[in-house]
Amino acid sequence: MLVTVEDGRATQIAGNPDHAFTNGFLCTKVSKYLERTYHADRLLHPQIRVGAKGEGRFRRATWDEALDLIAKRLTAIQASNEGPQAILPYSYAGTMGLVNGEGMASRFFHRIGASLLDRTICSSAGSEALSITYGQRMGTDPETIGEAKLIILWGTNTLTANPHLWPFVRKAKANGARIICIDPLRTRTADACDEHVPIRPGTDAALALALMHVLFRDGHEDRQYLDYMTLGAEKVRDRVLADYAPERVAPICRLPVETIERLGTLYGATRPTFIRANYGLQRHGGAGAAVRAISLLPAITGAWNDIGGGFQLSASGTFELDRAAFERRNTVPAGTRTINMSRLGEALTTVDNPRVRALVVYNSNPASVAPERNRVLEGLRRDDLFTVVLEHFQTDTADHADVLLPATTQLEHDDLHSAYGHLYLMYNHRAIEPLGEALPNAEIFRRLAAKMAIEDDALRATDEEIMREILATAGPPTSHFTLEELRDRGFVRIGVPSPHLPFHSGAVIRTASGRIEIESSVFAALGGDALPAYVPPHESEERNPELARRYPLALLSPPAHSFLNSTFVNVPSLRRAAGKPTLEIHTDDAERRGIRSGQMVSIFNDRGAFSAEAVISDRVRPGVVSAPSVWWGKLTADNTNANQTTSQALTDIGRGATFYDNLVDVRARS
Ligand SMILES: Nc1nc2c(c(=O)[nH]1)N[C@H]1C(S)=C(S)[C@@H](COP(=O)(O)OP(=O)(O)OC[C@H]3O[C@@H](n4cnc5c(=O)[nH]c(N)nc54)[C@H](O)[C@@H]3O)O[C@H]1N2
Ligand SMILES: Nc1nc2c(c(=O)[nH]1)N[C@H]1C(S)=C(S)[C@@H](COP(=O)(O)OP(=O)(O)OC[C@H]3O[C@@H](n4cnc5c(=O)[nH]c(N)nc54)[C@H](O)[C@@H]3O)O[C@H]1N2
Ligand SMILES: [Mo]
Repeated sequence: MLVTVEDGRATQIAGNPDHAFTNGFLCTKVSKYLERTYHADRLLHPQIRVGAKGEGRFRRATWDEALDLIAKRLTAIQASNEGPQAILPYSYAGTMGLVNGEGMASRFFHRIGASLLDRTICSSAGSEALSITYGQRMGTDPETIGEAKLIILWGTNTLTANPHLWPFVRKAKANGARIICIDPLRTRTADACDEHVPIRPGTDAALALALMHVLFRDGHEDRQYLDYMTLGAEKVRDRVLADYAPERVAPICRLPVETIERLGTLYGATRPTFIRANYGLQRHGGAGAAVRAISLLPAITGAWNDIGGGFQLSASGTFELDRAAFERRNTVPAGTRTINMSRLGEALTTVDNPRVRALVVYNSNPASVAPERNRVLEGLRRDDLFTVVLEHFQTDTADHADVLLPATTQLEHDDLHSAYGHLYLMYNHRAIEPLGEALPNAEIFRRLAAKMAIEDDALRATDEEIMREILATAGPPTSHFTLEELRDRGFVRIGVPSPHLPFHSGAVIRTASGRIEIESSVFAALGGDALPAYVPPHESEERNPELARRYPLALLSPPAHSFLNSTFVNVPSLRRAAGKPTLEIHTDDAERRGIRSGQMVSIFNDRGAFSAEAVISDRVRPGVVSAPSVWWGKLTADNTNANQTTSQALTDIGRGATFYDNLVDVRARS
């Protein structure tokens, strides 16, 4: 991103035309980053609560007073019978900078002995499935996919969530590739593809295994690749031939047999084939099973050997960062407990020994984005919970703070960024001075550590020292250049060959067996199946028929085109573009309930309810409804959002959140 600064004020931002992946354009949201940065509601000073919990009334304070108060409260908790584990950090992806993400914050929380946070709210299921199967989170080099002749966009709304991939998809299309989108919703991405396959949510593993059935049945497998690179090929062959025939899978996925046959044949007969999956795919009970099965398709056909072929969920492992080292995981006291961020509601309301007494939130807005919102809010409203929030804005979460601290934006601090969709490490140069009294997260934790008189050099490290350590502790792809080079150039392609073929025949596979583990004892040890299998959604006819009768509609709540989860919801131009909370519902489902287009409806289940305007649409299939998200409750008419209905149940592998595994019903509001 290039920023133009005039007289100390950022006046323009644009994509960098020299960047080989982002190619000179910004996405819809980030192109409004100046509007967001200079928004009249930016938090500019530390504040201390004066109103009741959750009311959102504060008075201005100095940094000294605010940090004194936090230091005093945290020190008292540390010294109490309950001890430091009664302190819980809560953070995710507000900034994904390595310094202002966990670089300094983790050092602080590890050193004081706080409870550990299991960061599972987005990607852990798919990431773990990939790591178990392939040994590392790597995938096809996205810059090569213009060579592909078949591209499957599988559970990813590329034009919204990953628009920088699109020019490469277009290049492939111009070279004659067929582009297929597998998504229960007819998204704008689906519209732009040659074919849309409207699968029933949460059944992708079954589809992938049926495709494997066709591949093995018709002799499309690459024997050499399977023998040389994989473990368990014969067993999976037997299984898919016996159990996953297209006729059996069609009713599970609610797709025609013909579609599955045709997809399997096309995948088997075409070279190169590329599958792009993204994390939306894996917000279901059977997430790990789905990612595992899909990711194995190129291992069956040997597509990993083709330039432009393969699979990509995440390339983050290619960077070989050693987070444990630079986040100082060695200072975590033995026996420290871990709390799963996807069960925050439970953590704040029922977990004991010790009860959570202090919550420190940074880079996250759990009061909007965490599942089972009613429970989260109940927890945040506890009078005996001391809550600190580091933020740009007074979000739903910030309303519940005891101390609210102003943080800098990307424009106002330096940082390093790795990536999960491309292969460049980036230097984030500060472009402008911090607005008001805002401070970078790293500096806030540095000052807090000093206030608490913690003697530890790691907590005094400057941003630059942390950056040098990140590079020095990383593996070869990332340690082959200096911080100076990176700072000068802004971005550097990490040290992997170009094109990068991560799992070509002969590549080193970092699993215990040294092979791609189609059969996996690790999956089995974690309670899964040793062989790829379909695991139905928690909330489905297969696993809970009684619930499926009471709540017959599967609700998806993916991010709206102009929002980044709950970030940007308060930016006027983007909120105008999003309009208001809506629910897309199929004509049949609407008629049955007497719902008219434009009418307010209530979407509900046993966990809660939210309101939205009905949009009757053939973009959703019967039995599926969709609520573009993630709205701030406080910016809606009745202070609700889709997460009133989502559940705290976890994925099969990786302990992940299951936002899209969510049965509801809908009724017209009078
Ligand atoms: N229903 C439903 N729920 C979802 C999802 C969904 O699709 N549907 N998506 C899920 C996914 S994929 C994810 S990743 C999570 C995301 O959950 P979060 O990580 O909580 O992401 P955001 O909602 O973007 O909120 C990030 C907050 O960090 C703040 N922030 C940004 N930069 C900084 C900084 O430098 N310092 C500080 N202190 N704060 C900063 C922003 O102002 C913003 O309020 O939500 C999940 N929740
Ligand atoms: N504009 C924008 N860009 C973003 C984000 C954002 O909030 N806004 N968030 C960022 C983050 S944190 C993430 S994790 C990524 C997420 O990027 P994506 O994974 O692309 O995003 P989602 O919209 O969560 O899900 C993608 C699609 O999966 C579909 N889907 C849901 N369930 C299933 C299923 O069972 N099977 C299949 N095949 N499809 C299913 C949804 O209908 C949706 O269209 O995007 C990143 N980019
Ligand atoms: Mo995410």
